[in-house]
Amino acid sequence: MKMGKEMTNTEIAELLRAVAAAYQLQDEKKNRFKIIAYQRAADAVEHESSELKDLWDEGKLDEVPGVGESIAKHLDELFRTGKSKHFEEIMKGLPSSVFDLMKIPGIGVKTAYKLVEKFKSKISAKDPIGDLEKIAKKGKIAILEGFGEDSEKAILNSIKEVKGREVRLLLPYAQKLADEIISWLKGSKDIIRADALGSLRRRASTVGDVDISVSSLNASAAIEHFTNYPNATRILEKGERTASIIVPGNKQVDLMVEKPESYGSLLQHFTGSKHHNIALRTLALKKGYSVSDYGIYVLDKKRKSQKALKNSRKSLRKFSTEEEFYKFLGMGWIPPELREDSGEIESALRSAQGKLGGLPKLVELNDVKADLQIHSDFDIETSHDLGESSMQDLVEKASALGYEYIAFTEHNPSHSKHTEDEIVEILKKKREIIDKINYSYNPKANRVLKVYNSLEIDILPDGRLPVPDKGLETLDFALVAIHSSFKLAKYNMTRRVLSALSQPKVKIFAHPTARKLGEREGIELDWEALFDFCLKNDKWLEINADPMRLDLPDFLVHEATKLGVKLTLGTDAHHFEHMNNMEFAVSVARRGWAEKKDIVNTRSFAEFEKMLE
Ligand code: DGT
Ligand code: CA
Ligand code: CA
Ligand code: ZN
Repeated sequence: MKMGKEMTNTEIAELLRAVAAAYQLQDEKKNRFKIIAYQRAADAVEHESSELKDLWDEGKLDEVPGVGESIAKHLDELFRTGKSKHFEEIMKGLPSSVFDLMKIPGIGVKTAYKLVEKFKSKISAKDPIGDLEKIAKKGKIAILEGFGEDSEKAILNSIKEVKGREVRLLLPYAQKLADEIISWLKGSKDIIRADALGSLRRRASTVGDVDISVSSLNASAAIEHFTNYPNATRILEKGERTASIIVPGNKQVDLMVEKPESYGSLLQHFTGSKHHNIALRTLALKKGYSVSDYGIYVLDKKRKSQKALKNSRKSLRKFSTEEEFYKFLGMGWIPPELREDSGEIESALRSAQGKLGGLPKLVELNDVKADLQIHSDFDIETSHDLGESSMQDLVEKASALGYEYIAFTEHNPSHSKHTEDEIVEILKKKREIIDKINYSYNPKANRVLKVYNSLEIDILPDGRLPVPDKGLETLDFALVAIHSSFKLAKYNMTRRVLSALSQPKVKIFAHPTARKLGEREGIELDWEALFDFCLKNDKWLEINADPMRLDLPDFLVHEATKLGVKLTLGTDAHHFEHMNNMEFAVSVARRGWAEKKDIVNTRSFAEFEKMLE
């Protein structure tokens, strides 16, 4: 069981539940009252709106309803020293896998202990739930005394549910899920406003669970409406101002309700991130404030000792908007995408003081004037996947989106199936077709949309490109990308990429890490060297909007923008509808602190033409 000085309320609640479980295992009857006390304390800590650690700082641990004197004493030791001798003693000899197995609905501490004892060597500390699943699948639980086939089946079902909850959703799917629930919530007359919070509002590339807040004067009616959501498969929790449900796909959705007058604080708290909130709290404490999801407590400044502090009075300031909340702390409003404790708090302070180095003016979807990675169905005889939509349909979609230019970037012709001459022939044919499109789309010189003839070219393991020079000459500019040999050592990989980028026709390095979320880690690369090369040679890095890629990832975008490396946004559309994914590339750009100037395809057609020269 994890113990430390810096534990969040959730972690402390988990620890207290583990202690209760350990007591239960020792002697349920004898320890009856202790078990109840620890479980009550766990519930109380979980529902406490201030961080326990803050309350402890203020000497108010024993004021938390539900946390009795003796538990408070152990928690005090925990915050002081990072551990509790008593908790350690109680849980001595209990493998951590017991507590892991208790996360499976229907498995209590006794069953968990029995299973761990029985299958000792087969249940690892690394993945106890996965190991138990394997054991159950072999039918080995059914034959245990006191179990049987039905309980084995129930265990397998519960494991499936737990595992489903652990899989993180890709951003667009989490958004769709939240949109559906929010539209259901807005059907209630008691719900004034509903917002998606947490990692979804921060536009992280994957989302663990969906958090939704509601502004309402009637919390119980709002909660009732939420738990009546027709697609809910299960209600996990239904409290006075919070509730959680499970929706198909075993995804958890958390709801928090607050009155309009305090809604800004709720938005702020549950948008997170945890690290952002912790940093804010530290700053607030220095100013004599204590932050919670209800508002900010103004502590009595005259306090001296811990004891005096304990008796100090405090008053609660409420905030109906986030802007007021941040302003109260002396800061400008921070866009949710930046709330990762990566410098945004310092910037927000400078912003409010009118100093340089304030918050960036982040790029917006409206700024985007082009999509620079699109695959049409033009049969280029590639060994990769072709697009499904015609050039005509894609051009129409681009017009509908208000773009000034786009690039067709089909994969290069397969070099194992074609001679070099054939490759050049295919590319010339594509050039002719695109010239025609540009001509027909340019009635009376009243240019509507420029179509660039581009290509997404594989970078071979040695850094060469599978397209002869004569083929490259047919292009306006090229993208290069890694689609094979992902495992090269860093040095070789860097050489490989830089050598491909050295080709004069090559402007863009597409989906640079080549990661696939939940499937494949990114490549090893010397990013510093790449950024440096891009700056010196005017090459650009793509932010790919494919929901599985979102590549360049946000943290590398941040590194790149700090140095002034230019980025391009491309949807990698293989169907005209995928062109709507541009918003996700913009989200990544914003999480990487990118402004309009950092993104090449926010430039007008005329400016872009100049940049290509
Ligand atoms: P996720 O769900 O794993 O994608 O990530 P988040 O950021 O949505 O995290 P989640 O759902 O656990 O909590 C939502 C927000 O609530 C989180 O970003 C910050 C806040 N929060 C949750 N638990 C704690 C906590 O123990 N301490 C503090 N300060 N904030 C918390
Ligand atoms: Ca969440
Ligand atoms: Ca949550
Ligand atoms: Zn690609």
